[in-house]
Amino acid sequence: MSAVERDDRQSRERHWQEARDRLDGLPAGGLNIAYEAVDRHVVHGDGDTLAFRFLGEDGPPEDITYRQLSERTSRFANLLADLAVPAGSLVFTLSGRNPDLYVAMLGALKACCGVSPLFSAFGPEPVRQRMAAGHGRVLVTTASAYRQKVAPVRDQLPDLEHVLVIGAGADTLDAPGVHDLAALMERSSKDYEIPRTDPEDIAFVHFTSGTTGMPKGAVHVHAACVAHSATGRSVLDLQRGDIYWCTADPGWVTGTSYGLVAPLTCGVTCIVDEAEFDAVRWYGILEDEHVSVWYTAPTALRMLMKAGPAAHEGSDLGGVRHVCSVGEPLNPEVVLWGQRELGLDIHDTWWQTETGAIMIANVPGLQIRPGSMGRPVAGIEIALMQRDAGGERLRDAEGRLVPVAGFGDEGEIAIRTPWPSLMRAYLGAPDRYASCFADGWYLSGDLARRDEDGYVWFVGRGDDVIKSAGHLIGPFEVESVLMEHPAVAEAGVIGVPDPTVGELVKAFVELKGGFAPSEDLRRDLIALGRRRLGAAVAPRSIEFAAHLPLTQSGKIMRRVLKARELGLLEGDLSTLGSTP
Ligand code: 6R9
Repeated sequence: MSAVERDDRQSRERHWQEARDRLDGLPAGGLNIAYEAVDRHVVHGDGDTLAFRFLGEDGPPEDITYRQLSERTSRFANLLADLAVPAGSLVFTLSGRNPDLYVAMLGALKACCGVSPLFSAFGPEPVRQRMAAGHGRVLVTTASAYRQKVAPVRDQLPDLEHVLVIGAGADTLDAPGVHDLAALMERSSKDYEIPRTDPEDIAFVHFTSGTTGMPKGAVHVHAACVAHSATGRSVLDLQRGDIYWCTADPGWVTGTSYGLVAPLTCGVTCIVDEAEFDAVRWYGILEDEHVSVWYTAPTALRMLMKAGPAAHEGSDLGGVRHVCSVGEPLNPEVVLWGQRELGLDIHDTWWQTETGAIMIANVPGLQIRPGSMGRPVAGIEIALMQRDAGGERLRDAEGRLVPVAGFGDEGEIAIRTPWPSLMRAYLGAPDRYASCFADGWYLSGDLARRDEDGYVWFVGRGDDVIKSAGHLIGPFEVESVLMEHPAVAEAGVIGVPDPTVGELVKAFVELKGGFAPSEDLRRDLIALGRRRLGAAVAPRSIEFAAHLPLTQSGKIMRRVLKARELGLLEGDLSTLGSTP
């Protein structure tokens, strides 16, 4: 290691140590996210500050102070103890955005259980798949989600002992281990002392999709909150007194890392909207709730753009101080629209489930270059690694990764390890985990370029994973469900470009002998997708093909399907991809 490299490493270590020193640590020793996010503020005399304001679909908002949040999360932690759920167990959540969901997540962290949030728009199959892979013991959900998504697959979830049901009607669910959450909370004590928590203890498992196989459970630990609080300050510019709105759902990593952990560790007030997107409603929230910091996504911004100026006519967005975006490429048009129409600079940020926290960003004060994701944040070093013509990582004679030669060259984003929020494992998949690292770098799979001033420009993903409305979708998961249909011989799933949501899920289907393409069959397949996978993951369109292009080893060549879709290739699909 050169002297410069050693200095750089020391300065990164110092940065993270300073960020850690700004947190309190547990009275009992160690570091626990729920203590840093909640109880600490009560200890420091800020118990009356609002932690959350929940905006229901209708009716008055529900406000929760840090003190009330501390008590409610303690009740939840005690409730887990009463049910004899041991530390280290995984608690899954499956619910829309409501107070009980956030209380359960933080309460489980207090009890040193891991939390795995599931997206409420998942169907029974993604839910079953993830809960089985995580050996979930506890599930916090609503009565309707239980009935529709869990009851049908409950017999395939042998580890699931307790189902804690949010909202009225739990008693109408007659199934083993089903409890009425409100009744248990009522009986449980509001006093709880968080036990000593090792910073390396499991805190969250976020399932994320890859190109092949089923989703991977990225394991995150309590130490991650060092990076969340630091980037909450340095990137989101969160300061005391801020009213902050993160529009992401906690079923995805942004909604927990930056919808829960980062803002609460910074002691600000979080707005949570329980309703779905509506342009007029959103402008109303920004103005009426006096939102000062807003973290949202390109799809939402493009939907606001599409709604036109009438949707914000008369709104005063002057209270909004800082706006950030994440999850998919933020096209320059959106940045320019924000400046022109809203008078706001939109600051793009880049990170992944695996990195746990923001890695590249347009931090406050950095001159925005529309279309660029910004520069690596403090404490983070990146490099761009070359790939060969076949898309494989290039190695030198000693087998080491090769950084790109010059500015403007395309390469895979690699991040120097370690940093506090880096995932610590993929659940039960050590080989897949190991394959994300080489030579002291984490390899992201994303391709980018860098200019002379260190700004990073996103080029694309290096794999077949689909990003639709900011949500990652694994093509294999979708293909597997389509293959369940008796008429389907092969299925290949890709993302087709869409001006609003980035990509739409499209399936190419080859039928078995004796079946012919028809409108009825197409509808049947779409319905199967929606029923089993849920609206967030199901294919939007189906194209029948006589033969799908396969590699010699029998794998679907999704790239060929994509090239065909984009008009880059013409002709019969069966002859396009087949290798001789
Ligand atoms: C936080 C989150 C990660 C993938 C990532 C990349 C894409 C995220 C982006 C972006 C272009 C940005 N992505 N931020 N692409 N510009 N600013 O989204 O995590 O769901 O794991 O997705 O999202 O492809 O690799 P996750």
